[in-house]
Amino acid sequence: MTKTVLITGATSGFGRAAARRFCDEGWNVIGTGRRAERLEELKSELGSKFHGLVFDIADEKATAEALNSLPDTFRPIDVLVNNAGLALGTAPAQETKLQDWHQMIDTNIKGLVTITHHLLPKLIEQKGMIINLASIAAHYPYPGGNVYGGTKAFVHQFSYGLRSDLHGTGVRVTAIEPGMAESEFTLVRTGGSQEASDKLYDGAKPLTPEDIAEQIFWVATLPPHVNINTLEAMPVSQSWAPFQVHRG
Ligand code: NDP
Ligand code: 8X3
Repeated sequence: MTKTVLITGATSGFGRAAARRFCDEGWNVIGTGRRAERLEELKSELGSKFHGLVFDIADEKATAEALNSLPDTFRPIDVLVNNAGLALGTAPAQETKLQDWHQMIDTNIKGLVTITHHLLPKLIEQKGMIINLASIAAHYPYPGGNVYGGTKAFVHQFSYGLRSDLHGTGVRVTAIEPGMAESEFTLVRTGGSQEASDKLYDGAKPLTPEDIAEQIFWVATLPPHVNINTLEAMPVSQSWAPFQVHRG
């Protein structure tokens, strides 16, 4: 029986690479995002195994309408990959825009829990799986990480809470927690600065979207008695630095 995965944020980065990976392996893939033209491109590339759903994940009504519009061939869903998300800004908390904070919370937290809540009954029927994209930012604070790190800490802890509640249902839950990976992430974070994005990744050999897609696919295809709780990976070039100390 062909399995179906729904990947939020499939118009770019990890989500797009994962959509390609699952389709290549014969899965049915539902890919979501706000940019319709990107989903149309993926549809042309991947063919009938791919179904695009255009909606803003922060919009509860649009999310429900999109899911209700799914054709029968893309139901039921076996795996939900909660990948859509963003960081906005790198400024210290006291210099940020409140609107940016709200958008990160609405997307990374409210959007993620809304689609999860909507799909949970069916995922339980399927003994399915939820794979959430958290981040190293969930655990290791850095200057300018403020609300972004907070949203990813939520995603980490929500994943663990889901595991507890879903105990005995057979539904598996994993938080994937990457470090620095090159995608459109920094372009979005900096309001479109290609220069800032290139500078961040220059010479660092960051993780690639394909690296993360491989992790997602691996987690999704493990035997049904295995649950990876957290999968944290960084590029070799990235590690920790000492605490900062202010003297004065
Ligand atoms: P990209 O910016 O390349 O992709 C983000 C995806 O999220 C896009 O497909 C975008 O689609 C979608 N998205 C954002 N906002 C919304 C929205 N309101 N409604 C629907 N879709 C939305 O970033 P990455 O691939 O790097 O990031 C994917 C996930 O991984 C994110 O949750 C990110 O926080 C996390 N992550 C990223 C890391 C990195 O270093 N890159 C490291 C650790 C975690 P569209 O714009 O078309 O709506
Ligand atoms: C993205 C990784 O370190 O830029 O979640 O926050 S980081």
